Amino acid sequence: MTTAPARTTTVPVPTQSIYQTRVADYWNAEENPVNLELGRIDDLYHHHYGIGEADRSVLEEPDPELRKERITSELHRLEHAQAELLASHLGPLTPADRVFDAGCGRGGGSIVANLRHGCHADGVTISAKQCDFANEMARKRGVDDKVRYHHRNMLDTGFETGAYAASWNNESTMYVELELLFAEHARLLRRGGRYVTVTGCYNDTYGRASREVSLINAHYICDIHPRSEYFRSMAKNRLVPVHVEDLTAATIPYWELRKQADHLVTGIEDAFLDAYRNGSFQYLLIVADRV
Ligand code: SAH
Ligand code: GPP
Ligand code: MG
Repeated sequence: MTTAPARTTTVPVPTQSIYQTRVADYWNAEENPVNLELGRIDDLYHHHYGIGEADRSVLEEPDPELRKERITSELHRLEHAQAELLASHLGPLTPADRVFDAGCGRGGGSIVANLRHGCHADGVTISAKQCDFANEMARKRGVDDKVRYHHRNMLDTGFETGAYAASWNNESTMYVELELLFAEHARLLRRGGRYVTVTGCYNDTYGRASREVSLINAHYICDIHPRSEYFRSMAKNRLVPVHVEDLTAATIPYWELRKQADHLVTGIEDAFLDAYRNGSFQYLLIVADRV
């Protein structure tokens, strides 16, 4: 008896997952005024939220156009304060040092780090459009010899092992598996290097992700991790937390002001405010040493 040869079907191997393609699509299409109008103020484009006391007097401004402008610049000030806080934890860096900005968005964070430390920066984003935009901003500012953006996957950068003095994720951890992410940071960082993240995580002391956290996930196509997973995954990857700060209370004024900004709201404001207030969600800064 003869048997027919086994049929093989060829399944194409995508160069990136369907999920990553969807994430890239989101960021390639993203043009929210809350990001572009704030960034336009000083060409520092941030895709993260703000911290610190808000000057609520901007809401009382009688001139409608000036009121909009003042709210926009107050939100930008708070977002910039967040970037400065992160950059301040990157450690003592020299202009010869190199830093890695994982999930760099339109590039504001790397510029802030360069302005503060004079260091070289490599930013990575999965969005080709963000990458081009960020490189154009660096060129316009005249720092393109030191600050470069790359259209790559932050889990598999291809950058040189041990070449980085510091690295960070500013609100970009929720797009990837933490163990893979921290393995890549641990590979890129030199021994004694510094890792920093500012992130939203769900509070797994009280169980699984709340409805509000799920709404945020659906809005951004992300998957917010539980708090405990950060520390577990860091421990497995030679990253030892040296400073942890709960920024939840510090970010609420930003969201309260943003909710009042009719010209900038995106519709996700209440989900954040409810999640922070009901304790199911936390805005966290984690600073770790690569040992
Ligand atoms: N850190 C930036 C942007 C945060 S927005 C800031 O603070 O302004 C989230 C970013 O993560 C986006 O730029 C998105 O393209 C990026 N991102 C998501 N998944 C990624 C992946 N697998 N590799 C590289 N970048 C990724
Ligand atoms: C980016 O900010 C938002 C994220 C990276 C994902 C979610 C973050 C958490 C802390 C859960 P953005 O500035 O692009 O968002 P928006 O357009 O709402 O201002
Ligand atoms: Mg924003």
